[in-house]
Amino acid sequence: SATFAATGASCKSTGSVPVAETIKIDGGTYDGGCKTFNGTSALGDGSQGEAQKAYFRIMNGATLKNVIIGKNGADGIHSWYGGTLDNITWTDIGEDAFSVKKAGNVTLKNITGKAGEDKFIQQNAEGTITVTNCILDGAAKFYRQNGGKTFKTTINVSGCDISNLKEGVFRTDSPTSVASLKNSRIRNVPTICIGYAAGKCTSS
Ligand code: ADA
Ligand code: CA
Ligand code: CA
Ligand code: CA
Repeated sequence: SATFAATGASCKSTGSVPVAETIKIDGGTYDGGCKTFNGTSALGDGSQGEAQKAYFRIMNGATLKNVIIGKNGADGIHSWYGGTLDNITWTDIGEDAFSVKKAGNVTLKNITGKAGEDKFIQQNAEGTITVTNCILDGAAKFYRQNGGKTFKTTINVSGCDISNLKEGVFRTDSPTSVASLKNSRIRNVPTICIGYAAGKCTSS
């Protein structure tokens, strides 16, 4: 337990926007204005099927802020070559919520995710993920490095409130990957670190 109280994302919905194809943000900032983005069936059905599309793709250091992802989270939000998410809510996480698809560092701040089946954050390429002020309620894992991959990943999480996970917070198959959890509140979570080498995954 910690003294920090995570508040997560803070948008109250200002309206609804349909999303029929991935919105690509190549650099700069996209402000969603706290609208609720609702994926059509063209993105996917929010199941565990792997062929679904993302709502947004942030590219080359772009920032995406003030967005609510509506029911049917499809494949969430993707990062290509780094970027930032700020004030994002996943009301009903789909296949997963956020994925690093191409190498780069990402910052995730002021985020809230609910009702996931498997992963919240999926990392499929190199980089450091920094997460601050987050709430996750319901998933199997907070974070997963892509299964069977052995490149080094880094994830640092602080100021989060993580509850109701079926497996654990961090999972990797890489002997070089590292993870840290600080100043966070964890409830109904079986374990913190899965698959990490000795000393590579810490919780304080
Ligand atoms: C699973 C799947 C990968 C990839 C990943 C993802 O781990 O085995 O191939 O699709 O999910 O990015 O969602
Ligand atoms: Ca997946
Ligand atoms: Ca869900
Ligand atoms: Ca996925």
